[in-house]
Amino acid sequence: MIKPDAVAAGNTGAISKMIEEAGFRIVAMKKTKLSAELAGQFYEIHKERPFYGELCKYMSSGPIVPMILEKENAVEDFRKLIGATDPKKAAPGTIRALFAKSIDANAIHGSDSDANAEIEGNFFFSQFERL
Ligand code: IDP
Ligand code: MG
Repeated sequence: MIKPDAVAAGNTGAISKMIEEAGFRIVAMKKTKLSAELAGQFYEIHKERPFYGELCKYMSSGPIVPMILEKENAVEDFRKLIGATDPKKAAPGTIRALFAKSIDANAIHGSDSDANAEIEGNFFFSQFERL
């Protein structure tokens, strides 16, 4: 998911290009906006963390671009492509090193397991939206 800061900055195209050039196939993609309540549901696993309220506010602050991506070893390879959560610690050339503004407004989300990729894909897309 391309996050609100990156969408607002006009980086949707550049980030999608990096994703495709890294060998991911885009199975589904759209532009949408989360309510604070839906952002809260998406980040439910972080609800005990101190930044949860801010995270929900930020994730509902503007349009996002969720995608379903396909590749061998997709979860691990995508985490490598996006870089560390904190852009100051993200390896050079990663999406967060290039486009993230801060540890919270960090340009992009990537699923952390195959099981969560399934849950998160279903959160955003119906079977009719997948090609
Ligand atoms: P990840 O996105 O790299 O998987 P997580 O630890 O799962 O990182 O955190 C989810 C999101 O919560 C991060 O991408 C970031 O937007 C936000 N976040 C994580 N740690 C902090 C923090 O210390 N302060 C503010 N926001 C944070
Ligand atoms: Mg995470």
